[in-house]
Amino acid sequence: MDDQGRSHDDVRGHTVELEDIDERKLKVSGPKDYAAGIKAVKVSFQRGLTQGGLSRTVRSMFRVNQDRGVDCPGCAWPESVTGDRKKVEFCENGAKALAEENTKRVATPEWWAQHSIAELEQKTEYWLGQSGRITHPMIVREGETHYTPISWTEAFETIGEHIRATTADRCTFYTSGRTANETAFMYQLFARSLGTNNLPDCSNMCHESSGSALNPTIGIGKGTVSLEDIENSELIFVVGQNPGTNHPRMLGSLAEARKNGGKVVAVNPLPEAGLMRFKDPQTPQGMIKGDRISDEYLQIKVGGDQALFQALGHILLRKEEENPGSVVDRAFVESSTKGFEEYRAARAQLDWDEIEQATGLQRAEIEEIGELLAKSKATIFCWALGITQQPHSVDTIKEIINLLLLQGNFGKPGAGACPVRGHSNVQGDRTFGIWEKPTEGFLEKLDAEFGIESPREHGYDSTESMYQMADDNIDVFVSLGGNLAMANSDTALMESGLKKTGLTVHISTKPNRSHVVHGKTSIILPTLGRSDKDDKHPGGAQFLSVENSMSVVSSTQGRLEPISDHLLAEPVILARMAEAALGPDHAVGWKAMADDYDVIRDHASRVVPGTENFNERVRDKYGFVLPNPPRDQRSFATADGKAGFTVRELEYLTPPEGYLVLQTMRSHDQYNTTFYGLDDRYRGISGGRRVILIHPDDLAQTGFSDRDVVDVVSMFRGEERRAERFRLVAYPTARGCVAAYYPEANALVHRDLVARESNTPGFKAMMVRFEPASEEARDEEEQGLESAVAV
Ligand SMILES: Nc1nc2c(c(=O)[nH]1)N[C@H]1C(S)=C(S)[C@@H](COP(=O)(O)OP(=O)(O)OC[C@H]3O[C@@H](n4cnc5c(=O)[nH]c(N)nc54)[C@H](O)[C@@H]3O)O[C@H]1N2
Ligand SMILES: Nc1nc2c(c(=O)[nH]1)N[C@H]1C(S)=C(S)[C@@H](COP(=O)(O)OP(=O)(O)OC[C@H]3O[C@@H](n4cnc5c(=O)[nH]c(N)nc54)[C@H](O)[C@@H]3O)O[C@H]1N2
Ligand SMILES: [Mo]
Repeated sequence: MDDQGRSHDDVRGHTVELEDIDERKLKVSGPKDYAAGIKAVKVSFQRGLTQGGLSRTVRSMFRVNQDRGVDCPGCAWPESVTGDRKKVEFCENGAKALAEENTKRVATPEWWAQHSIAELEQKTEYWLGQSGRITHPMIVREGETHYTPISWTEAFETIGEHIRATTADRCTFYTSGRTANETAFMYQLFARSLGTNNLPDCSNMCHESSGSALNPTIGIGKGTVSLEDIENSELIFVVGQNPGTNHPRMLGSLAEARKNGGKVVAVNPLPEAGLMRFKDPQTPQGMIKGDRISDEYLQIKVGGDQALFQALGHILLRKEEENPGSVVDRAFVESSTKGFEEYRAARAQLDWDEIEQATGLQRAEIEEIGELLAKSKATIFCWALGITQQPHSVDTIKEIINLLLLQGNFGKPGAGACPVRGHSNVQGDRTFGIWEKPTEGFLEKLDAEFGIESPREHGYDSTESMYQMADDNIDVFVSLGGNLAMANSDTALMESGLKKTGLTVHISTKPNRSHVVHGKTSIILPTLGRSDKDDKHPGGAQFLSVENSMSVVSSTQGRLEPISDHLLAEPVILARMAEAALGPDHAVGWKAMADDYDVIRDHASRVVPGTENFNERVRDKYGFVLPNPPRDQRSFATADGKAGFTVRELEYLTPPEGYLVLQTMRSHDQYNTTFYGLDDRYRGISGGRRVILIHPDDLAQTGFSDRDVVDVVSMFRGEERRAERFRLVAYPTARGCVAAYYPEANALVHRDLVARESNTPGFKAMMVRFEPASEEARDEEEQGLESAVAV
C-alpha cells in the first residue's frame, strides 16, 4: 500500500458535485397510522442502489445480523440468539445506514481541493454527508484554507508531537457508539496510558441518565431483559421512544408479544406511527393487514413521566391495601430490597390535580393503566430518549425502578427494565471501558494486565469537554467516529471550543461538520466501516465484536471491498497513534493487538468481567450473553446487595407565560447527525427539516398561522438563544409541547440545561417562544414553497 496517500488510482468510486440541497420544499400530509409495510422494503433497496450499486447492496443486506455476518450499524436492538433468524434480519433504516456506508461516492483529495473550508462551513450537514466516503488521510494546518493529503506516517507523527507537547489532562478522547468492543478497549487503554480518564462518549448525551438511575438502585447500569422476555411479557410499556423509526425491528418483537397475549402501553406526546400499527415486511399477511402495536396510548406532556409513574405507584399501593397480597410481591420486597416503607409513605398521598397538570392526562386514563399494571404478573418497561434528556430524568427512571421493584419484576420471565440503547455498540463501549468515571475495580485489573498506572481522577464527559474546550483548556481532541459539533448542545459554544483546540483528530468515514469547524491543526483519518473487509493483517482477515441492548456479545465482520486502499482499520489507527504518542518502549504491545484482534480479546478477557474465554465464546454461532445479576439470579450488586426504592420530589416542566416546551427528535430519514434524505415519512413531513410541530390550539394562541416562518427563541436562566427560520406546522402533539428535529435545534440548548446527576443535555426540555422571521427570510422561504404541493 502506498503510504504517501497521494496516488488515487486505488480508489473505487466517484466524486459527485452536489447542488445545494434546497430544504425549503416542505410538504405536509399528516401522521401515518402504521409503520413498515411494502414501502419500507422499496425504500431500503432504492437507497442501497443509489448509493452503492446492485452488487454491494445485495451482498451487504443479506449478511446483516446473520451468523458470521455484519452487525447492523443501525441500532442496538438484539436479534434472537435461540430461535431461527429470518433470511433477512434488517429493517428499512438499517438498510439506509448500510447504504450510506456502502456508497460509491467518495470525497477524494481533489474533492477537498475544490472546496475551501470557508465554503464547506456554509454547507448543510446533509450536503457534507452525501459527498461520500473519505478516501485519504487529510490535514489542515493553522492559517491554511483547504484540507490537503498527508501520509499516515506523518499524520501519526504530528499527533504524537501534539500529545507529547502537552499534559494528558489537556487531551480529551471522544467515542461515538459505533466503535466495536476491541477498538473501545484499545482506546480507553490509550487514554489511561497517557494519564487521563477524559473519555467522553455519545452515551453522555444519550442513556447516561439510565445508567445513573440503574447503577445505584439495581447494581447494574444496563437493561435486565432478553428478547424472549419481551416476546413473553404480559405488559410492556414503551415510554419516550419512537421504535418505528429508531428501532424498527423492535416492532416485530412487540407484535410477537401481542400475539402471545401481552399488552402494550405507549407513552408519548406524539402519536408515532410505529406505536400504532406495524405491517411486518417479513410476512405476506403482515404486509397487508398489519398488526396493532399498542393497546393503550397515553399522550403525555413532555417531562410529565415522573408524575405518571408516581401516580401508578400510588394506585398499586392503594390496591394492595384494599386487597393485601394481590399486587406487591412481599417476599421479594422483603428479601431483596430496601426503602419500601419510605416509598410507601411518600406515595400514600397524591395530589391528582397536580398529576393531571404535569401529565396532561385525565385521572381516569391513569387509573385504567394502573388496573392493567396491578393485574400483570410480568411487566417490562422500555424507554429511550423521551425520558433521558430532561433535568429530572434520573428521578423519572428511578420511579420506573420503584414500580418494577414493587411487583418483583426482576429475574423472572417476561419482566424487567429495558432501556433501549441507541448506537449499535454504545453499550459495549461502556462495558469495555469507555467511561470518564471508571470503577476502581476496572482500573485495578487494567493496571495489573498491562503494567500501567491508570489515573484515578475522574475525567470529562461530553458536556464538560465542551466547557473545557471553550475555556481554552484542551490542546488535543480526538474523535473516534461521531460528530460532536452537531451532536452536542449549545452549538455556538461547542464550535467555538473546537476552533480553540490546538489539534483536532477525527477518525471518520464521511465528511461532517466537526471536520469543518476544526482545531488550529486538524487531521482526518479515514477508516473502514462495519461492512468493509478488514484483511490487511499478517494473519489475514480479522473480525470485531459488539454488545447489543440485551448484553449479547457477538462478532461482526465486513466483506465488502473498501472504497479506497488508503483506509486503515480503527484498531490499527489506534495502535499507531499510541506508539507515536507513547514511544516505542511503552509497556503495552500495541502492534500485536493491531495485528491480531484475538490478542486484544485475550487481554480484555482478563479485565472485563464476564468475558472469560472471550475468543472461544465469541466464535459461537450467536456469541454469548454477559452476566446480568438482576436477570440471572435476581440479585443486586449494590453496596449492601439490596435493590433500592427511592423517593424523589415530583418535578415536571413548567414553561413561563408565553412559552412552550420544546423537545427534539429524529426524523425517519436520518441517523443522528447524518441525513439520508428529507422524508420523515411516518410523520408525513417531507422536503424540509426546519419545522416546529405544534398543537393547533397552541398555534392559535401564538397568533401565528400554519406554515408561518418564525425564529425560535429559547430561554434559560434569563439567557436567550435564537435559531432562525423555522416553519410552524399544525400537528397532533400534546398541548403545550412542540417538537423540532435534532440537530437543527441544538443551538437553542443552553450548556447548563442538563439532567442532574447524569449531566446529559436537556434536549427534550427547552422553553421556547416564537418571533416573526425577518421579511427577507420569509420571502426566501416562500420561493422555496412555491414548487411544493401542500397536501
Ligand atoms: N433510523 C435511526 N435509528 C436510530 C437513530 C437515528 O438517528 N436514526 N439513532 C440511534 C440513537 S443514537 C438513539 S439514542 C436512539 C434514539 O431513539 P428514540 O429515543 O426513539 O429517539 P428520538 O427521536 O429522540 O425520540 C424520542 C421519542 O420520545 C418522545 N418524547 C419526547 N419527550 C418525551 C417525554 O417527555 N415523555 C415521553 N414519554 N416521550 C417523550 C418523542 O415524541 C419521540 O417519540 O435511536 C437509535 N436508532
Ligand atoms: N438535540 C438533540 N441532540 C442530540 C440528541 C437528541 O435527541 N437531540 N441525541 C444525542 C444522542 S442520543 C447521541 S447518541 C448523539 C450522537 O452523536 P455522535 O455519535 O457523535 O453522532 P453521529 O451522527 O452518530 O456520528 C456520525 C459520524 O460518525 C462517523 N462514522 C460513521 N460510521 C463510522 C465508523 O464505522 N467508524 C468511524 N470511525 N466513524 C464513523 C461519520 O463520519 C459520521 O459523520 O447525539 C446527541 N445529540
Ligand atoms: Mo444515542
